[in-house]
Amino acid sequence: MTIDIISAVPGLMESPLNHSIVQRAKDKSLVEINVINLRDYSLNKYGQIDDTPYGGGAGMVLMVEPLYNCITDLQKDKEYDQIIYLTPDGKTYDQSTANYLSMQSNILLICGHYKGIDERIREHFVTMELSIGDYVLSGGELAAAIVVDSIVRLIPGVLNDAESALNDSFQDNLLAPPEYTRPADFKGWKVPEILLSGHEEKIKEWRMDQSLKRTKERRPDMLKD
Ligand code: 6GU
Repeated sequence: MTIDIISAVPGLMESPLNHSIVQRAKDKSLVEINVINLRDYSLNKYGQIDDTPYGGGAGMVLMVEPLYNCITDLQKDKEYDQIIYLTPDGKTYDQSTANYLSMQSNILLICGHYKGIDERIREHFVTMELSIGDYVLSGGELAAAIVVDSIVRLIPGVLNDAESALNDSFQDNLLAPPEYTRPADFKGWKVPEILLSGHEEKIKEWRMDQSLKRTKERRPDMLKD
């Protein structure tokens, strides 16, 4: 899978994509991630990529031409299954969208910054618009890092058996159960007896009960459908 990301502030995304599971997936060539600096497509020697909005108002808008040149340049090499714009007015991102995106071959993420991007790019290129929640970020970069992390961990071969995504919260529409590790007794704070019993079936049942209980208490909305 290839994930290309267009950004005006690429440095904002570097660290999360260069560690841990995402880094390992890149090392194993299970994913290729390219961050493209929109400034490489600026219109003049001043590196201009944004301008004030027509009609007035505060903030800057990423201009249509640098984005057009950048996207069409990338499209010379590959066809994208989805061109995704990260924006607070997009559809709220969730695990089922992550599952769907992890099955694509080539995706392009566009990060807005400041007030966003010229609407004509959304009309003519963007096929999906995603938000990561009802709050405002300074730009799409942190949201892109979150989307990429959640997709990459689902690509077959990225996680080993021990890390399997099947037990993650949301993967079966339930929150994950509590987890414990050694020691079994820390200052009198004890690990539930059942987890030390070695009784696989009973442990599975306990975990399912805990998942259900947690979901009922914390996220009853998830049990509605
Ligand atoms: Cl995707 N972008 C921005 N700028 N703010 C957000 C967001 C995205 N999702 C939630 N807030």
